[in-house]
This record gives sequence, structure tokens and C-alpha cells, in this order.
Amino acid sequence: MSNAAIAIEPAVQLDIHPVAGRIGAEIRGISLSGSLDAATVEAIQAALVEHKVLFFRGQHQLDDQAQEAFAKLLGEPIAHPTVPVRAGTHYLLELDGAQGHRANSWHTDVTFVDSYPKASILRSVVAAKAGGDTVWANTESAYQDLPDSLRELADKLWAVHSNEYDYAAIKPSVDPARLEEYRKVFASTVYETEHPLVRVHPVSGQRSLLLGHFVKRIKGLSQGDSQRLFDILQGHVTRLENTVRWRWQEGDVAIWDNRATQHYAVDDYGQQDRIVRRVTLAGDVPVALDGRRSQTTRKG
Ligand SMILES: O=C(O)CCC(=O)C(=O)O
Ligand SMILES: [Fe+2]
Repeated sequence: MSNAAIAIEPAVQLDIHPVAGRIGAEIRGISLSGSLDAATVEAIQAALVEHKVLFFRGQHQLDDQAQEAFAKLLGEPIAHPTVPVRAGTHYLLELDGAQGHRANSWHTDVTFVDSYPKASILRSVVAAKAGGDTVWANTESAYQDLPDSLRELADKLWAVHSNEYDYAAIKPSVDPARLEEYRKVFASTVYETEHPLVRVHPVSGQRSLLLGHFVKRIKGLSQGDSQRLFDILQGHVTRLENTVRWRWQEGDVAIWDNRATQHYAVDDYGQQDRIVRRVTLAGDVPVALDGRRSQTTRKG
């Protein structure tokens, strides 16, 4: 890497253990809190951009408040644009499998707005005994591995992302009445945002594919062509070679760079209890290869 020579080594060396070949690393020997020193925080930020998902086991010292306090060290926490925060917290989103919160479709968080989160910090509160893993995909290696012809095509395209979509098509296993309740809250304000299919990472300068289940259509294509091209490109993102899978234990924390990943919560745990809590950090507005920026075109 040409800029590696000028990169400044972080003052703190983390104990980093890559989990998969292209994405994901476990960091050992750190107790996350709102009072971590600045050098450690800086090292975590650098590791996050490099590895894209970081895992920390055994963070039992974290409660909701401490998770929020830790999040503040990494950025500016923001509440979900439509889903109410957990009572007693400022930013925290609870996902409870028993409530039908099963995020089993590939997505990048909140891409229906322009400045979608730069990172998400997820804590396991109740883990399933078996199953309930989460999988992340590296959208930069997905882009890099595209054949030239597809890469050149993707480089020029834009897509409309929205939180208004056919919920039943994505979650056929969830009870229709519960799904309707969820839809009413999740799409209480409908957003539509135009993003480039290829964005440039504001820290690393790397290009990545920006897709996921909030994509409604690719601009300038018919619905049919749009769907087929989406399927082709999205299929490159979710190739197993681009992924890492995490087997949760209670107290684990995962932090992902939401600008360079998609994720999928595997819904194979049946009636077992599973609860995770998430804080997201404010992101920047994506920049396309030609310098144009994403834009929200509908909010209401
Ligand atoms: O339940 C999970 O593991 C992940 C859920 C999810 O999509 C998220 O927290 O953004
Ligand atoms: Fe998510």
C-alpha cells in the first residue's frame, strides 16, 4: 500500500486476532467503557477501518449506560430515525427475537437516509444456546473482486434506498399482524435516498459496493433489469469468501464499520431467547467516484 509508509502507527498496540481471511478480528485484553484512554480508542478506530468488524468477548461490565458512554468515545451516537429508543436510554435500540426482531436479510444499517451511520456497536444481552449467529460481509473486497466489466457498470450507477418495502417478502416467517405493527413503526416516516452503488470510504479512500435490502431500484433501469442487476451485484457481496460469522456469547460486543459492510442475523434459533442492543454512530454523506454526494429525496 502506497500510503502505508506515511501511516502513523497508533501509540497502543491492540491484541488483534483475525477471525476470517478478509473481514473480522477479535480484540482481546480490553475492557470497554466510557473511560477508555484516547490512545486505545484511536487504535480501535484504526482496527475498525482495517478489519471492518471487531469482536470483544466477555464485556459483562457494560450496561446500557456504559454502552452509550463507550459509543460516545468512537463518535456521535444517534437514535434510529423511526424506531423509539429503549426506555431509560438516549440512543439504544433493542432487538428481541421474541418480538420478531430478526434481521435475517442482508443490509447495511439505515441506508434509507443520506448520512447513514458510520458504525454500529452491538452487545449481546441474551444469547441463544445454539444458533442466532450474525454474519458480516466485506463490501470493499466484493467491489475489488468484481470482473472489470461489472465494476465499470457499477461505478456509474445510483440506487434509491427506502424504508418502505414489502416487509412480508423479506420476513415471510413472521406473523403478519406482528409484521404490520413493525412496519407501522419502522416506516412511520418514509425516506427515499439516492446513493451511488459505489462509494468512497472517507478514511481509507477504498471503494465499496453500497447495496443491501433497503435498495428499492437502480436508477434508470426497469424494475426487472434493476432486480436482476441487484441480484448479480449483491451476490458478489455475500459470497462466503467475503464473510465472517460470529457465534455469540452473552457479554460479547461487535462493532462494525457500516460504510464497508453488510450484515445478516441468522434466524435459526426458533423459540430460544435472544436479545441484542445497538448504538449507532452518526455517519457522513457518501461520496461517489465523480464526487457527487448521496441525497435524500423524500421524507414524510
Ligand atoms: O441481531 C443481530 O445480530 C443484528 C441485528 C441488526 O441487524 C443490527 O443490529 O443492526
Ligand atoms: Fe442491522
